[in-house]
Amino acid sequence: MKLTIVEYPDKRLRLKSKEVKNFDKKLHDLLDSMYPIMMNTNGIGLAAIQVAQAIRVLILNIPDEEGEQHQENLLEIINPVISKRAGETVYQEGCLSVPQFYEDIKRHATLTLNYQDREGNTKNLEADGLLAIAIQHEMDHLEGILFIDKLSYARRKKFEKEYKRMQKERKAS
Ligand code: QAP
Ligand code: CO
Repeated sequence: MKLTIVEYPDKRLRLKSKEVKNFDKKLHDLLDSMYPIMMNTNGIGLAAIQVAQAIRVLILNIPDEEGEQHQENLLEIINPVISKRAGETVYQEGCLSVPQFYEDIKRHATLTLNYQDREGNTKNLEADGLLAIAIQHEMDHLEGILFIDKLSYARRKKFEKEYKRMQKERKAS
C-alpha cells in the first residue's frame, strides 16, 4: 500500500474518523504500511487520517531513555477510548502533518486507555509521560483536531503567517 502524508491545510485532516469493524487483511496492510512511513519521516506517532484513511487507527513508537525507537515498542491502537484522565503537563509538540512547527501544548499528564489491537482483542493501557501526550495528540486526529487548534489566537495567527511563508519557500526549492 503506497501512502503519503497529508499536510495542513488539507481539508481531509478535518474529517471525523470512523470506527473499525473489520480486523481483516486490509487493516493489517494499512498498519504495515503506516509503520515505515512514520519511521522514514522521523515520527513517533501517526494516525490513519494522516495517510488519508479516515478510520480510528493510530500507531505510536515512543523512544526509550537513550532516545532510540525499537519496533518491539510499536503500539497499534484501534478504536481507542480514554476512560480516566488526570493531571496537567505541557510539552513542545509537533506533527508530521504540520511540518517544521513546534509549540507548547497543555494535555492531561496521565490516562487510562481502552482500545483494540489488530486482531480485535480488547486492551487496557495506563499511560504517563510522552506516551500519554502522544495518545492525546493522535486521538485528536480521529476527531479532525490538530495541535495548532489549541494555540491562543495570537499564536495561531503567527503560525498561519510563518507556515504560509515556509510553504512558499518549499514550493520554490
Ligand atoms: C505527535 O508527532 C506527538 O515537524 C507525533 O518536520 C508530538 O511524530 C506526540 C515530526 C509531540 C507527542 C509529542 C514533525 C517529524 C514528527 C515535524 C510526530 C517534522 C518531522 C512529529
Ligand atoms: Co499529528
